[in-house]
Amino acid sequence: MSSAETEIILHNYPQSPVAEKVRVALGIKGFHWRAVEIPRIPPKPMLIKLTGGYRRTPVMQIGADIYCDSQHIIKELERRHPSPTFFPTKDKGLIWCLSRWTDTVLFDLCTKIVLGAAGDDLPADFAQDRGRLYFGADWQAGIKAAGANLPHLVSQIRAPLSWLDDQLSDGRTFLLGDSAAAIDAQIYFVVWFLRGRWEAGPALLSQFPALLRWEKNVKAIGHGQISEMSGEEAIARAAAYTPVSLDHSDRDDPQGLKTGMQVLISPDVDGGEQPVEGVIKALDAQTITLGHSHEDLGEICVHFPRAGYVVEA
Ligand SMILES: N[C@@H](CCC(=O)N[C@@H](CS)C(=O)NCC(=O)O)C(=O)O
Repeated sequence: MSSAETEIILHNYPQSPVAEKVRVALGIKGFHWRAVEIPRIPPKPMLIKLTGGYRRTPVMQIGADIYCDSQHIIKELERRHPSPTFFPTKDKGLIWCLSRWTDTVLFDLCTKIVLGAAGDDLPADFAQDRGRLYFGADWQAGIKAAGANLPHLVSQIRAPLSWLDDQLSDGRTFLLGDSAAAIDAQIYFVVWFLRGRWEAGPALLSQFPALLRWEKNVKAIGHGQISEMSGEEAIARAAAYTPVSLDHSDRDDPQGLKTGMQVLISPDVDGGEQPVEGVIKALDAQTITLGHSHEDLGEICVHFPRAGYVVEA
């Protein structure tokens, strides 16, 4: 395979906390990777062309394979490049379970704090887009309620921050010991978000000295080596290659899903998002792959995690 065929391309923008999680993960692996800067708010025509409709950040592309969601991105990076591992202890399963909580409960709390505290200071187009994405149809009331409820929300994030401080208080470099693990990136991104985007974030974090030391250690990992790529080049890349061939089915799928079925996939939250339509190429308990064709791209595969996504036949 040519190096262009296997090169890691991350569609992201600098302010995205979930992209920061993946940038740190790429730093842990020490990769050289390509960054495509996508718009912070829709329209995102080039990204949508590649994903078939998924608009969230980040998205990873390798040739004609498109990986949606940081969960699947981290899993695929480990599959393709097992060393250095994201799982330096024997706790891989628990790390995935814990990461589901950081992606949902912890990240939701942070978005409520950041958007609730900013309230009327948010730019109107950004407030409307992220309000609908994170607070549902009645998003204006949701942002107001978060602002009014800020002390309670802060109490809910402060408890986990104190647990993390306990975990790190024996002087270890990373959460699981001397080696950085997926869970460092999977937790770091919320700390990065609180520090950078909420006025009172630095003061709250300063209550936790061991956490602050760890935060510096994770920051020092860096993001690997980045070189930029244009959206047009990424699209040409997808068109030039064929997706990795996957064709596994799952006899025990609880919904009776099988390869060859036409389905719609969307995040399992009320974010008002456009579903992705395609034909199932492969599926198992953790992932689902859709084949998708586009006149500018030819055949591509779009990969999603199962946890956190609704699949409708
Ligand atoms: N579960 C997704 C969540 C992704 C997510 O919500 N990302 C935020 C940015 S940090 C987003 O997409 N915001 C709207 C946007 O970028 O258009 C993942 O882990 O990748």
